[in-house]
Amino acid sequence: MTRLSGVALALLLLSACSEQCDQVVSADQGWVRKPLPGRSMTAAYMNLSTCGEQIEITGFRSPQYKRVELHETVVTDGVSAMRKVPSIVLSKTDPATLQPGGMHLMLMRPTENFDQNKPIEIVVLLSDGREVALWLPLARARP
Ligand SMILES: [Cu+2]
Repeated sequence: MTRLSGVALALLLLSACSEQCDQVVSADQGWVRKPLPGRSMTAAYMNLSTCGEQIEITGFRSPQYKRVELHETVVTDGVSAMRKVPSIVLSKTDPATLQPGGMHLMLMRPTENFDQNKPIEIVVLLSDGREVALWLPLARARP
């Protein structure tokens, strides 16, 4: 009986822990811009945060796109250009914002799984090998 309640207590502690921080990476206000007719390349935007230890995001992939790249838009002498961003470090107090005109995910070359009426799955790749799947709705403009 004592042992059993020990197990029950351990389970309770575990679930209390996971309630505080159930997702190592969360995305809110995420969306993918519906590609214009005849176009396939598009961008995804979201606020990324973590509730746990500091983490490093080293890449992204999607079953619906062959290539997913993290970019940022930089304006130099009035000319806007995009460059690749190798990684993002997130901590509890330091989230990241991916938004039009700033950092964004570039989604290139849709696969046969792409369906413009279904959410897009984005898999976040962490430096420690963990992966977190997020689902973002397709929209013509910021929802
Ligand atoms: Cu881009």
